[in-house]
Amino acid sequence: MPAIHSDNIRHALKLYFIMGSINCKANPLHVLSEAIAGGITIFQFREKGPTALIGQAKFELAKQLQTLCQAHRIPFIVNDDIDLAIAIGADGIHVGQDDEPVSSLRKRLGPHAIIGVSAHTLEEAQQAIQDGANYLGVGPIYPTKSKDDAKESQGTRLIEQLRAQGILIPLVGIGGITLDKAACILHAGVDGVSVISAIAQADSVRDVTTQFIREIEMNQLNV
Ligand code: 3NM
Repeated sequence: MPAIHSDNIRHALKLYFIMGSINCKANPLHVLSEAIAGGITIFQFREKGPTALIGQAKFELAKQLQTLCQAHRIPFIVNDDIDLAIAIGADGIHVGQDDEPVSSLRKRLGPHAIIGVSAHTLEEAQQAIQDGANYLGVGPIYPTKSKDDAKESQGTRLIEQLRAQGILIPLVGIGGITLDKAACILHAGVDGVSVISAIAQADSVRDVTTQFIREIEMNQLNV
């Protein structure tokens, strides 16, 4: 049974932890289990970068991380790799602008899969919504070292623009988000924040995750 129906995605986006093996200082399974203990609400497996696992090793890590998420009813999203998402029965997929279009992903994954799209402009956001995305990742809000081909950071401008136009789709901010920056992103109108390094590289993954949750709960407007 999926951890979540795509209609209920808004609440799950509250603290969206994204990670692959290259992002972790410690064993990825340990990092994820600490993040779950700290309170993350959704997880994305993003195995990318020069030393990323491929083939069977990638599949096995995905399966192990998914099993951990399933035990805690945390939705498990796969970045980009549709074949992997189907093979393991992931709850959904997250894609960028250069990946397979949402309409084709929807056909392959079915009506209840969560499909997230990265949007950097109003036009990209409108297109993704029209194509049937369940949520948008908007970024990079701040400069990031976790994505080689990240666009120029743009602050909360696009989030504000989308909400000012009355666009209600669930939104999550991404890019360079640290504990001290979460509040202002939430006030711009997102439903949650996506974080790689501020959690994956923390000395205490559990403590920083708990602090993120506290900060989000104090500043969340879209509840
Ligand atoms: N996507 P960190 S920025 C995966 O702008 C990703 O679409 C982005 O990592 C986008 O929290 C980004 O370490 C990296 O900055 C986020």
